[in-house]
Amino acid sequence: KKISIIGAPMDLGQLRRGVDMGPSAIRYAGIVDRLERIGYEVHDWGDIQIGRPKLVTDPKTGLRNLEAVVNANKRLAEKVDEIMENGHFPLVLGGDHSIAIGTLAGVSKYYDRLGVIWYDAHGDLNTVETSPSGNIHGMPLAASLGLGAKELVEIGGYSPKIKSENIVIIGARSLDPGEKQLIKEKGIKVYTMHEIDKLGMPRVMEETISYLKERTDGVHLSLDLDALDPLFAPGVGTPVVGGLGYRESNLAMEMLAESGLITSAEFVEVNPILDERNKTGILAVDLMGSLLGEQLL
Ligand code: DIR
Ligand code: MN
Ligand code: MN
Ligand code: MN
Repeated sequence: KKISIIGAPMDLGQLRRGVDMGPSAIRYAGIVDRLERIGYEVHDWGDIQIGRPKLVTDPKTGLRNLEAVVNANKRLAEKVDEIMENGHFPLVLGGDHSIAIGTLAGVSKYYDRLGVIWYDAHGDLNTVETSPSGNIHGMPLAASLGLGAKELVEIGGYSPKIKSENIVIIGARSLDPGEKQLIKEKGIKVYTMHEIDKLGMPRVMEETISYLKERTDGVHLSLDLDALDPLFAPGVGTPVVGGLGYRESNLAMEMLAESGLITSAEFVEVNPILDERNKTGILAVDLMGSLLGEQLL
């Protein structure tokens, strides 16, 4: 079993500087050793180049740093494609969540019906029309559905990367009006914090796993650390109170490991500048260990 790690030190999809150091923080927290101890052969491909352009906001669309985000995502898509080509499991380290566009562009062409678990406080379903911020990290799930700025949608040279019925969002508690409308319009399956509180994480994951198992031929996990409560993940750019717990999230990862469902993953939005002694980086590595089969006994 082989895992290839690729870092995407992207901080241009939002306004808080420092999330470009996320991949380093996750490496310092010991991701390679951790996965090797489970028994994997681990290849660290290093980081893709992001560039340090002058920060810009397009006066017409309000989109921030579009060109640089597009170029970096194209590079990421090529690298992830190469990892897939080699038959390795791609593990992408962010960087802000805008990099999911590139990851999915690299992964999705290897499947007919790729599923996605979007583990996040947010929906990331904004388009140019609905975005309250112009920040591209709030748009990657929409872009992967083929919605939004054409430069984002067309990354990788094909669209859409995923279908709305193959998505499950888990942990949502901060959805913008346009995102709520899109979720209803497309019938996207969402477990908000309300449903998770009511059903409990075991039931949520059982339902998610059986839902995706019967309709997809591969499942990508896109995990935004802000899905967890800021108590556990203080090092994120857009924390939202009332989030998922430490064990609750590790249990979710362990259940995914047992299911054998996940075929690629990314962990995003770790911002060491905002963190407390790399707590969020260490949390990310704990979750990756659980996802990839680490046993408690
Ligand atoms: C908000 C925040 N929905 C936006 N999104 C975040 O700017 O589109 N996504 N923080 O992770
Ligand atoms: Mn290829
Ligand atoms: Mn988020
Ligand atoms: Mn996100």
